[in-house]
Amino acid sequence: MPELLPKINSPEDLRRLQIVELPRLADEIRREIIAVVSRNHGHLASNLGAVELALALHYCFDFLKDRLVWDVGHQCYTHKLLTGRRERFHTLRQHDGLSGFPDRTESPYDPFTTGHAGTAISSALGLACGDALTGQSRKVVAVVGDGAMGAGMSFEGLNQAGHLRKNILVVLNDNRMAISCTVGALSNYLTAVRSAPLYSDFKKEIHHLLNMVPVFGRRMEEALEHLKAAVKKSMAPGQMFEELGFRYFGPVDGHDIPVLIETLNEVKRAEGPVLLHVVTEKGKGFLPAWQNPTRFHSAKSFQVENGQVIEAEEDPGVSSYTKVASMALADMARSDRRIVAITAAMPDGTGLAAFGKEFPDRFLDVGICEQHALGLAAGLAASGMKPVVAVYSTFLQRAYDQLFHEISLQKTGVVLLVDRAGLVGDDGPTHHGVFDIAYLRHLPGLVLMAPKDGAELRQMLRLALASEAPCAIRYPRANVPMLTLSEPAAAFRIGEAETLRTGLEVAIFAYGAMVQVAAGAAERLAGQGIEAAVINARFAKPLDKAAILDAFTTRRAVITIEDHSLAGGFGSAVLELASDAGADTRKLVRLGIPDQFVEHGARSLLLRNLGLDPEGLQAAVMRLVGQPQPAPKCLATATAG
Ligand SMILES: Cc1ncc(C[n+]2csc(CCOP(=O)(O)OP(=O)(O)O)c2C)c(N)n1
Repeated sequence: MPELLPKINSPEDLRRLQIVELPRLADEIRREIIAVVSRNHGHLASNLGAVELALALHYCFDFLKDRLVWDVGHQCYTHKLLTGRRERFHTLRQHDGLSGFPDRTESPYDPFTTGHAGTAISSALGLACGDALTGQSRKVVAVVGDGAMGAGMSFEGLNQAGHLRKNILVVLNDNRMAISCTVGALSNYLTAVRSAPLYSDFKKEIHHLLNMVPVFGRRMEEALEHLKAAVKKSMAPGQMFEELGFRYFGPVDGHDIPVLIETLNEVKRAEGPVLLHVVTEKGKGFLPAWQNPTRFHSAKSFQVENGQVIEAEEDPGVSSYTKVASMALADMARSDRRIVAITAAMPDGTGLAAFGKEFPDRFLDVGICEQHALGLAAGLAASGMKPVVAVYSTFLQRAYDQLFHEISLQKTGVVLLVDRAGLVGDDGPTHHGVFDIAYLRHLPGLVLMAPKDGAELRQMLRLALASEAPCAIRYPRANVPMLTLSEPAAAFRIGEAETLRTGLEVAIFAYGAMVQVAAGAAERLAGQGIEAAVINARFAKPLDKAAILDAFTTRRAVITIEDHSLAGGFGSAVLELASDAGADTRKLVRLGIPDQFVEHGARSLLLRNLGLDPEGLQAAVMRLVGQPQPAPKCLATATAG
């Protein structure tokens, strides 16, 4: 039974404990994290690796006054347990429960709501600059993983912090891993740095040498030579950071609480930018996660006793969109040597890991550098290759300028596999991919498509690879529907929609994963005597103009449905087209995500709350044709005109 953790309701309670008690508390925290994540899913390995670091930070600082910014924030569970959220910790990542990331609406200890990598140094520097301007005296700490340190934004932050010389402490939490192994030259550099003597050992050595130093004579010279060598050896590791204007401390064992506390208390006194290099192990304290940190980076339900993942009844016929896309890409790469696959630190999440094994020379993991991924892809395309970048919708946001400058403007034939498009579920608002249509649609020359099922996804990939134009294919974090709704082999042209069901009263234009929803709703509506046509739009750009205008002419109402923000989305595109063509836009009802951030929770639940499920769509149509129905929990309709 935990003894210490139940008594911790705030960091003050933590600071009342003796340092010798903290390893025990770390143990109890680990057990709590493992128990909750085993049920609720979550970022297990990163959190287990950061327990001592979080404890030591809260022991040495008062983050009600001082500021603590976790990069990404996926490693913040200990921080949550220590900052008054222990009793709600069992609700982690559940709808209406605690977020899996720092959340500024949840606690004054969370200065930012985060989830994207590489942001902490900039935010922390901004806080420090603000403090300097407002005359506040407090410490600002950014904790950044070695993966996130490789992000362009981290470098930009370091670059300016070293120049401005404001008081910030950057804690580099180096566990050699991002989700997979960290890649790149920085990673190689850190490997070399880690092999230097630990900072604490080095300090002992200096102490010892100083005690040996006689007042004069040959032995003093020898001792001083030793001292110089030791200093050189210890300083060399952080040389890169020193050159950038930081004082470097480390490497420090990130699981040794007394050493962490001693070092933090020391660096706390330092003026100017400081980088403390802490070496940790991902998955520490739970063998299955320690042995396989990639698998347990974002863990599904598992058995606490042995880490065995508890999958929902595996159905051999079911596959995710991600899997279909990555397998199709590998298939096509076997016969087309121009295909190069690119990921930004997500080989597993995007399903490209297998591609990398089969075609190591045509696979590039660029690290957490989405902007660079697109620039690189543009270069490859310009040299005659067919680059395919598989990237989550939410992370592609970071590369908007490259979409414009490197891809759209140059007309480079890059293919984007926009994974996790739509509501992603438990990860919440920082990860929902609900803006991609909007930020891609206005870029000239881009082709945007979304498949209704696995077979169509394959065809779209083929179409994209054959096209000269840059193409983006969006698909959700979901399994492909078990049944295809039409003959899979039927080829189609860019911009060609597909009528799946005819119906004379209303026409539903559904985009991507919403086609299944529309088909389900039409079935229900038919039971109520309402004939709704279902059109699989396939393309948000170019739109099937003829099909859309025909619907406006011949139906009482036209409905669009998408798993995306209403502003700038597929429905907006239809509205613009109809308006430009002089159609009666009062007939149009757009269903999608309203102008708000959607919280975390199961994808199916979130869709239901937004009325983006068959029942919700059915009710929306019923309201339109004059049979009133209750509005969805979170009204997601917008009538144009
Ligand atoms: C911009 C962006 N790209 C990708 C991700 C997905 N992602 C979440 S955590 C992570 C790895 C972070 O590695 P590191 O900073 O070393 O932290 P660790 O998990 O090793 O503790 C990645 C790639 C993200 N959150 N943000």
